[in-house]
Amino acid sequence: DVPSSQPLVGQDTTVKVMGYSYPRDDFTNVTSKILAKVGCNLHNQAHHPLWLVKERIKAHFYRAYIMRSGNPLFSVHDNLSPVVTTEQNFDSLLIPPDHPSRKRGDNYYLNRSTMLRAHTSAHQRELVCSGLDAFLLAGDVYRRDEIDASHYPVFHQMEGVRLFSNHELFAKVSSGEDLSLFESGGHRTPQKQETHTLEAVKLVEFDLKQTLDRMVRHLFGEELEIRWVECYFPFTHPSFEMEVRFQEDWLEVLGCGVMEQELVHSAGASNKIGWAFGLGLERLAMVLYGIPDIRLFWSQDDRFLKQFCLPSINDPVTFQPLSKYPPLINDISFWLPAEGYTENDFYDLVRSIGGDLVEKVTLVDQFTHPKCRCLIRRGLQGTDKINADPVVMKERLARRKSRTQKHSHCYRITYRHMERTLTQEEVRVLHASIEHTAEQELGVKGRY
Ligand code: FA5
Ligand code: MG
Repeated sequence: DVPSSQPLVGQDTTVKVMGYSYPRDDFTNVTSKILAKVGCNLHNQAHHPLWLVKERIKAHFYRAYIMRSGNPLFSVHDNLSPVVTTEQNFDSLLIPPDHPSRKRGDNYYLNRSTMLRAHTSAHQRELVCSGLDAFLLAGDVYRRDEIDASHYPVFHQMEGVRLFSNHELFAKVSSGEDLSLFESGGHRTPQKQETHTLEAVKLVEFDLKQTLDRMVRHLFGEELEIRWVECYFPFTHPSFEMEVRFQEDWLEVLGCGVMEQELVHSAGASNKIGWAFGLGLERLAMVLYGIPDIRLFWSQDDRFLKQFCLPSINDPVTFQPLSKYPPLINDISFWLPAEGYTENDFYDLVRSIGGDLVEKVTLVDQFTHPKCRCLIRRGLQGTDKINADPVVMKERLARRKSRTQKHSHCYRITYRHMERTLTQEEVRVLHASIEHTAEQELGVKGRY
């Protein structure tokens, strides 16, 4: 397991988030830079591009899906706290205890049982439990990740869920009253879950894809090219991703599928079948407005924000990219500790110190010390060689190699300010601080 490595808020034994204190333990890995983003709620900031995309999606659902009472079918929730239990983020979604998505290296834990949500799906069960049949849910989500133009440790998702009763699903089908949602003794196939009938699943899948297709056409217009790709989530089956054509390539914008019946059942809606989707608001905004870098969403620069101040949310935005200031590039190399090092520890540390001045960090070289190999060879030429059994020798070599071989990593850090030119001196100070802190907190040894 990785050692706790982050520069944290003082020596406190608790983590404070939005007025609550959570006791630290060996799982705590949230950094103060990340905690500073909690509560920003960019998706609720009027005229912010993420707010604008959220409002346009809301408006579309409010208008396109109306109940007989005249009220909108979908309710919208955008103020749920991002602090959730691991039960909400994983267990409630049938994610098994040993699933790789739970890794400490990929999530921000407040402690063993509490974390910053890694997806808005963390709230699916509680909202279904509360009796809702159709809802949208927008919020900030947190993931430890690499750093580049399309990855940031905080981004925003919108979740959608719709449940159907037997009557609702089959109402439009002729002799629909003879059809059922469920069957017993069925099998799980690539098309459906064991308890669902094929006709129910096909209708739910059609409704899901049609709903999402209409939504993206509402945002982007009819010309947008989209495609469906089959995929896997532990909480839906069958599952799909939607990709849209962007800059001559396919970009994944959402994941979705037919909700696992066990989840629907545990939320107290066992007589219903449903679909769910989760989309990335940044991804949609980047395509919609041609925003080239995900860090821009955090910009306070008026030249950026002003461009989205429109009288109506449906007015077109013609985004003018801000002029780019020159980058400064600096490498850092160090020997890794014998164990307990993960790349995400370093990425987090760089973010903690460099903040948004860091545009990109890439692992450019991995290296194993040649001298260590020589030592091994020399060792084997001595007494070990006499009567050498090749199997024993091989084992001994492997054992010694793992003891003596030193590994090093070289990372390239690209520094760039969005709003002015950085000076060499500024970057030198930052870079030195990253070197120093990495030695202190990650147990690495600089090779400068
Ligand atoms: C999920 O998070 C699932 N919870 C989605 C889901 C919901 C599936 C309901 C089924 C039912 P995924 O990790 O693929 O899946 O993220 C969903 C979307 O969030 C992606 O398609 C993408 O648009 C966006 N996204 C994911 N990672 C990032 C990132 N690092 N930066 C920006 N956007 C991201
Ligand atoms: Mg995905």
